[in-house]
Amino acid sequence: MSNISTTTTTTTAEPLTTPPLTTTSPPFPTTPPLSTAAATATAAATTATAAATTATAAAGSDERSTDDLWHMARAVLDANWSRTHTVPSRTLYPHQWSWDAAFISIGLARVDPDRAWQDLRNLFQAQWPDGRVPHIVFDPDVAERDYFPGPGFWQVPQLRPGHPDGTGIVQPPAHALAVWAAYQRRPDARSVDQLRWFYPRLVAAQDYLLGARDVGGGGLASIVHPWESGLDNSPAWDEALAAVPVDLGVLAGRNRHDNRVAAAAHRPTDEDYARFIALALAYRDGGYHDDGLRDRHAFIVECPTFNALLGAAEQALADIAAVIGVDPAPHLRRARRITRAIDNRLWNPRTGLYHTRDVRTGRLGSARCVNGLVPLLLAELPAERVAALITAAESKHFGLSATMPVASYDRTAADFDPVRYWRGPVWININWLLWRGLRAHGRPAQAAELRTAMLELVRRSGYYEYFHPTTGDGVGSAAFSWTAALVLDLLADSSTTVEASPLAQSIG
Ligand code: 2M8
Repeated sequence: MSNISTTTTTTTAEPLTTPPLTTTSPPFPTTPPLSTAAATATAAATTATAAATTATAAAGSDERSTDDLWHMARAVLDANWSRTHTVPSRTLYPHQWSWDAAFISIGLARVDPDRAWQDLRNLFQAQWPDGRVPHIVFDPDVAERDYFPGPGFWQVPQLRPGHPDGTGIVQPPAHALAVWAAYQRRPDARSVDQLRWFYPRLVAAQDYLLGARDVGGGGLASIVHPWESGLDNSPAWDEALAAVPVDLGVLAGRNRHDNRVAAAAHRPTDEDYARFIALALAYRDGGYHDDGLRDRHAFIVECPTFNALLGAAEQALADIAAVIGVDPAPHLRRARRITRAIDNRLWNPRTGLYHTRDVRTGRLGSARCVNGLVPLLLAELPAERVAALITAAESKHFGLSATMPVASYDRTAADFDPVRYWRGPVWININWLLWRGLRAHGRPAQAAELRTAMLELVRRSGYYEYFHPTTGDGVGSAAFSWTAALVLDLLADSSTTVEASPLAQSIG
């Protein structure tokens, strides 16, 4: 494995000159002793429940003011703060998650920029020498029984002294967007120091994904587990997952923590969970190596959302590079190449939507899933694709309207499920990405409508993990961090255009 500061280049990833790692930004408060930390966590869990109760009390209230929404969102984030990072949910997800940290810091930057930086830095302290950023960073004060699969399952080797424990898989690379957003909120000298700290690390993360993870060889990153997509239980994975034999035996002696704190009808079936565990074990037992994956791993898929974020990250890295005096042009070229690769490899003209590609079979998945809309984020997406994606979002399949954001799966599909996670419900993070895409492509009316629909949903139901796509009722965790954080961002920004980038989007 290469060291971050000496990042290797690959055939697909263009070489970039990265400045050396720096430690010039201010140190963060030290971790309190264990006993204090445990007590703080317990108190915070109580506060989170109270915040959730307050949020739930808002359900159905037309009187709920914007000020109330703002304060309730802050309360959720405060209650979910765990000394060095924010947990997605005190009950269901008691550690730090990778793409959650990106969304959370975008909201935190609206109210407490220092905490936004700290949250993101906590995640990147766990980055591997090969550049991968773990999908979970484990809190050593949380017991193994309080989340499955925890550190005892992943058995990640100690990569350097003091390296925080995490998983060996990744999540969508939303962090460059977050770093750039945090800088924009407070563009002072301290934030420039933060950009200097993050830039080489973000580049290393991109290099890993565009290098070792370009299993298909077409310039896109593959995921090796549905958990890497963030849309874990989406029907987008069903066809590829069918190649993974179901062995319920892998669940024996392993307690599904999720089903203890959430309704089983909202969570993956045992059959799917057995496949998830089998895939994670296979990747773990292969030493978390990526060489030869195509011949030995049962799940290798290119996801449109994962790769759209990979491309958008290059756009954000170009902005970051320009501020810290690094040439932004290679990042813009990479963004363009990723955009083209998504279009060449994942476009389905029959549905007018991007689909997942199973790298092992070369086939596009048939399901219409919301991950196929997210390439709308990309600045250089061709105009006809932008138009087609918006048509798809507003169609009966996804149901975008003045009162309802986009559902996570085709509403007309026989297996559409309004409460099972990622198989139908509405998620705020995905809709927030679509809102950015609409603004970037000059669709002010639709962007404003989507923003209103998202705000109305939380005004009625509270800061839930996700929402029933017909009734708007909250489902899943009641005090969910990225919902609260992204609502702060929406409340603070009613503009219908994106903030001007210091760079022209096109490099000609
Ligand atoms: C969900 O995923 C975790 C596994 O990573 C789980 O179900 O236990 C997903 O919604 C994922 O996108 C999210 O990052 C995570 C924490 O909010 O929860």
